[in-house]
Amino acid sequence: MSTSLFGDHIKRLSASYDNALARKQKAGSNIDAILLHSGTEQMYFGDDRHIKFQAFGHFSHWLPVPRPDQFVLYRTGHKPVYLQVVPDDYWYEQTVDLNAGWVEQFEVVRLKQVAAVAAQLQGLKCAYLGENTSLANSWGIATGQCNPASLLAYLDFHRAVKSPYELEQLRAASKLALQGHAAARQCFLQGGSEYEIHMAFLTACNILEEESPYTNIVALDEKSAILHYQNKRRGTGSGTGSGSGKHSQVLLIDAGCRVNGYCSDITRTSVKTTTHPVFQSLVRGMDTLQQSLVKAVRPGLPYPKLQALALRGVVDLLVEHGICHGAGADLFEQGIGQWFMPHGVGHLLGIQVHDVGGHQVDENGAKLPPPANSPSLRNTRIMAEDMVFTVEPGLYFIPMILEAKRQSDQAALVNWHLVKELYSCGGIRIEDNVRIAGVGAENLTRQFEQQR
Ligand SMILES: [Mn+2]
Repeated sequence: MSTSLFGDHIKRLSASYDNALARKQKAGSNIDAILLHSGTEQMYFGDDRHIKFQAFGHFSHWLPVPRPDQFVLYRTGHKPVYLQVVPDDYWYEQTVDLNAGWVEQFEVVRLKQVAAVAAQLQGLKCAYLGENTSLANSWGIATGQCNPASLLAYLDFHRAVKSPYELEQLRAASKLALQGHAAARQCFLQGGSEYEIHMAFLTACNILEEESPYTNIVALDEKSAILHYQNKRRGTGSGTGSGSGKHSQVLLIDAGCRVNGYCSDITRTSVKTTTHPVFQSLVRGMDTLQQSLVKAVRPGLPYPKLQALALRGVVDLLVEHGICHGAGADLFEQGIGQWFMPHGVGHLLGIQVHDVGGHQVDENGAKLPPPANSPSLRNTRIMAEDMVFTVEPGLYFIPMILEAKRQSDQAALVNWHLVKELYSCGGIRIEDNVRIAGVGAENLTRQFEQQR
């Protein structure tokens, strides 16, 4: 972590919180402080084991300490205070590294228990941001001051644009994940199972599965048409269909890493020389399409335009490969692209893999829903400098969707014989992480990738 970049990040964040507080006061609120809570550890129902903890995004925006019951107290004109709860506990490691790069940006107050936070709030009129509103209530913070919608809307909206420090973390998260992707591809080419490919990714990144920002999607062959396929077949069976890998023709792996809380979200699709030639050509075509989409991004472009460009590119590839009949423009108008790409072309990325504020039009919380023909699109923002999002067009042969169209009026547009052949190949998704630069895009991912 570059301490000077982090210092600048905290300055920017403080200015943003100053604005947020000033807006609240202008609207008649008497709030003079904001208390951010990382969260409270939860148990599984009927069990005495903890659910894997994830810190609240707005807390992590200040401090990369992914532990329960940590607090940041912010007041205009004061150094932010880190209320660090470190209980006496011989069951778990509780030490927090005070030599970390962030430490000098905070006044650190060490407390032995959560209840001791209350005394730190004396005389303040706090808003509370976090999940445990009953805890906040017990400290005298009224429910109306817990997660005020106007405050969250402001903070969510501005999370989309990253500071140089955040960009550094996002680049590092991409770079790290690419080591895993290279190892995963090698494992696939050598006949690895889904499980083995998954483990190859984790090992190459030197991470535990629980440190991943989301569940790795590691899909061989027809399973790559399941958008969020979650299993990891061990390949104990023989032949295709077992996920054994030996005879597998297609790997789709969607996997990322976290660096100081910031995520990468990267998808690659690999094939073998023995894979159906039409599918091999489609993978190359999708790679070209994906890179042309990255080239199209620029400040001022509404993100839904990128969705339309992706769908248009997909139908052109379908025509070019003889999978659909007709003119690309006509197929696009008829919504045939969505039969093969039933998801959005990307989403905001940052502390959360699907970062907040994707449908927000302004800092007051007004929203622009996704277009009716692409209801899964998670991003409708206007692109602005230093905004970070994914660009991830896909093309899949999903029997559940396509078979339902066989009897439709548009069925003659599809070469069903070829579609049936390609079902066993599953699908394609290619995903990079992209930052809007001054005039175009910075591909946060490919700049670190060896020639594939
Ligand atoms: Mn994604």
